[in-house]
Amino acid sequence: MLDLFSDEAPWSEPLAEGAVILRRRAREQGEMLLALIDQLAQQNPFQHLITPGGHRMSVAMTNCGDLGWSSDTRGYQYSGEDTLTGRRWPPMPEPFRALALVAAQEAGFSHFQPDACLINRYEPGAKLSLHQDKDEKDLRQPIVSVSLGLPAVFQFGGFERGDAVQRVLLEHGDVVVWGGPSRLRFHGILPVKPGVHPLAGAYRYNLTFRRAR
Ligand code: MD3
Ligand code: FE
Repeated sequence: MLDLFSDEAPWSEPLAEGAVILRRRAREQGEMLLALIDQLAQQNPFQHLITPGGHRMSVAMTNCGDLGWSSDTRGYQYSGEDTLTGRRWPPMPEPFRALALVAAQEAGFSHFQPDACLINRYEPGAKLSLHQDKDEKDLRQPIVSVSLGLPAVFQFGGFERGDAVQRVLLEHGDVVVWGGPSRLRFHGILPVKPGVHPLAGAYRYNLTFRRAR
C-alpha cells in the first residue's frame, strides 16, 4: 500500500559513536522487502530456535546468504545449511544486498560485504533479551539492520550487561548501521505491542546484514 501521508524524506540521527539511524530509509522498498521475506520463508520457514540454556526463543528466525545464524543447546553458530530443511540457505536477494551496501556507505563503511542476513520475525509479546553480537569473525565490519512492520522499542546499552540503556523506537523502514565502538554494545528489543501494520499485519520483521567470516 502506498502511504500518501508520509512523503517525508529519510533523515539520519547519530545514536552513539559508530552507530547511526537512517530513519525511514527503506520505507519506499517496504512492500518489496516484505514480499521477498515471504518468498524466502516459503523455502526456509521461520523457526523458534532453542537457546543454549534450553529456552524456546519468542522471536522466529530464518536466514539468507552464504551463512545463517542459528542456536541450539550446543551454542550459537553460523553455518551454510538450514538444519530444518537440510539445504543451503537461499541466496541473499540482490535488493537486500544493495540496500545494506548503500546504508553502510552512507554511514561511512564503504567496503561492507555481507555474507549473512538473519531475518527475525516478532509476534506481539516477542522480545530479544540484552545481548552482544560477537559470533562474527571480523568485528571491524558493521551490522546493518532494517526494521519493517510493527514498531518496537530497541534498547541500546553499554559494554557491560548492567550498563544503563537508551530506549529508541524503531519503526517501519528504519535502517540502523552499527559499527566502530558501538559494534559490541549490549542491545535488545522490548516485547512488541499488539497491533496491525498495513503491510506486515501482526508482525515486526528485522533484517540484520552481517559479515560472518
Ligand atoms: C547493536 N536484532 O538479530 S536490530 C540481532 O530488532 C538483533 O531484531 C534486533 O539484535 C532486532 O542480533 C536488533 C539492531 C542491532 C543489530 C545488531 C547490533 C543492533 C546492534 C549489533 C551491535 C550493536
Ligand atoms: Fe543483536
